[in-house]
Amino acid sequence: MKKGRIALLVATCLSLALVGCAGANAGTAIDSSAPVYVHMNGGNEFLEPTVAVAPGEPVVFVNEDTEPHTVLGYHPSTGKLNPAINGDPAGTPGAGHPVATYTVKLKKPGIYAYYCSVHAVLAKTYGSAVQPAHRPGVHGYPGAMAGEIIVTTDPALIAQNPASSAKKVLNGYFGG
Ligand SMILES: [Cu+2]
Repeated sequence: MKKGRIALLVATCLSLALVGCAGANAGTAIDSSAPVYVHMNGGNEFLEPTVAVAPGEPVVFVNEDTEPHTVLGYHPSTGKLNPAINGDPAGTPGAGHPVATYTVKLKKPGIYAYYCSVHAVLAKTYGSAVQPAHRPGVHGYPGAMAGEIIVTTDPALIAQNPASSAKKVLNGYFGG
């Protein structure tokens, strides 16, 4: 094969690869400006406990409970708090009052665990590791009030978000 034909063949393959690449990305672009919502109500749980976002995409915690909650980051392997997540959205007296929120934007990809220190505890498991557990005496749902934020550039993970995270739910709803 002559040099010119080889060059043409390489150029054709390259352009096909580029088209293929653009085609694969079409429709899977991440909108990192639209927030993902995590709701709290009187059941003392985060209603969307696992969400995935793009780096810097806002996660908005919406407290629709009459009581306050906290949103505290922690490291599961050590139990130490992670100051990157540190919110305490106040409770709301009832309908007609503004609903308190806490917004966090995490820039580095990773898995970020958090819990509510009012309604959950970090129970020691093995060595220095901890897992969130239901705080004894707390009413509401039986699980520990805790969750994770996955910060990722993988659109497949973000596509697994619960449907309710796309917008505010339970608008105007208070109590358990
Ligand atoms: Cu709580």
